[in-house]
Amino acid sequence: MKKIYFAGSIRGGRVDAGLYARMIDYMKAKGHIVLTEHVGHPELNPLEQGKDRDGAIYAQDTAWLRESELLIGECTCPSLGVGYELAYAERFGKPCYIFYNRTKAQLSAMLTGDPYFHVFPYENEAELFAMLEKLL
Ligand code: 6K6
Repeated sequence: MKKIYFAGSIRGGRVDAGLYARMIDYMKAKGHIVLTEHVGHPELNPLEQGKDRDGAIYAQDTAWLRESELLIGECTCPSLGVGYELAYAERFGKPCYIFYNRTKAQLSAMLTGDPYFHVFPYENEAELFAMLEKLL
């Protein structure tokens, strides 16, 4: 049983929200704790704003990052927040596993070029879940 920080795009775009939900369900079914389940919620409103609210989100998410044992990021949809979280997790020595659909996106060289990150390009969901199964 591991404490997982799942990272996926919110204000970067919600096109892959359904995939995030399926990945989170899969990790939970395997007996892991996903600290950031809300990332997969379909009704999450990414446009909700407010400096106080954003401050609380930042404080909570960085606390969860420090508490987590590993980070799993789905990075097909580019997100500044996820990029920040990856750098933060690296700084705290958390293992980081990055998934992206290589038929839909090109990952930033700042991720593929950093030997700290474990990067898993996939072509379809079956391949993604097979890699996730090996990992967990
Ligand atoms: C309300 C209900 C659920 O979520 C909200 C408000 N927004 C956020 N809540 C929690 N974490 C967030 C929120 N917005 C961004 N994040 C964190 O940044 C998540 O952990 C994501 O992995 C990442 C997404 O960053 P952007 O730049 O795509 O928003």
